[in-house]
Amino acid sequence: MNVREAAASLLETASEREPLSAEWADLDVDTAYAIQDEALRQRRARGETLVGVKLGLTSRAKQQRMGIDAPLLAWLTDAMVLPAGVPVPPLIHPRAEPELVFVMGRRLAGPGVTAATALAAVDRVHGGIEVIDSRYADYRFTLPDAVADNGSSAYFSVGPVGVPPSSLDLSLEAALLEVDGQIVDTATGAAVLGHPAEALALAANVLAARGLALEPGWLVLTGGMTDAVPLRGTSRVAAHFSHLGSLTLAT
Ligand code: OOG
Ligand code: MG
Repeated sequence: MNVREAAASLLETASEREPLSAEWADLDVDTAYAIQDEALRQRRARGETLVGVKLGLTSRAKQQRMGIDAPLLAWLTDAMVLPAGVPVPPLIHPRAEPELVFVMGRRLAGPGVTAATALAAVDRVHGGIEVIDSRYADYRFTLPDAVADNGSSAYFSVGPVGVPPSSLDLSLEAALLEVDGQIVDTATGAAVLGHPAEALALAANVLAARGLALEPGWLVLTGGMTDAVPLRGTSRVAAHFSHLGSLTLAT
C-alpha cells in the first residue's frame, strides 16, 4: 500500500476497519501526515474547500482515553461543517466533545509562535462541538493511525457567540457537556495545554515545519476539553460555555 492508496481507502471507509498500522507496520508520523495531505487533495478534487485545521489530543482527558500523549493536527473542510439545527448524519460510532474554536483574523506563521503572538492574530473565539468518528474499530489506534485518519474528523458545529479573545480569560472559560438533559462532564479552557492559545501556537509551529501557515479566516478547533461522549443511544447533546453561549446537536 502507498500514500495515495491509504488516503483513498480511509476516505472510502464507512464501517469499522483495522488500523492502518496493522498492514503497514513501519508507518511513521511523517508518512501519516503525507497520507492526511493526500486525503485533503482528494477531498478538494471532489469539490470540498479547506476551511481550517483542528488539533486533537490536547487535553489530559483525551490523551488518557486514547492512550496517546502527543497532540495531532488535521484538516477541516466545508463538508465537515454541521449547520445549526441539522441532525448529525449517520456515522460509524460517533462521539461528541466540546471545544474552543478560533477564527483567524491575520495570517499566523511559525516557527517561534507563542501563545501571546498567536492570540494577537485571532479575530474571535467561539464555543463549538466536534463530532469525531474514527474509522478504526473501537477507536483503537496508534498516533500515526489517527493522523492518517485525519484525526477522526467527521463533523463540527460552531456556536453563535463569537468574541475577541482579549475580552475573556480563556483558561477559565468553562464548558458543561450535557447529554439528554444530564450534565456528564465539565472542563475549563486550561484543560487544553494550559490555555487554548498554546494549542493555536502549536498548530502554527507544526504547520511551519511543513512550510505552511494558519491563514486569515481559517477556523482552528483547539481540541476536546473533556473526554468525548458516545452518541449512540442518545438524542441530544449540548455544550454550555460560561461566556460563549450554548449549542445543541440532535443526534
Ligand atoms: C482523535 C481525535 C482527537 C480531540 O479533540 O482530541 C480530537 C480521537 O480521539 O479519535 O479530535
Ligand atoms: Mg476534537
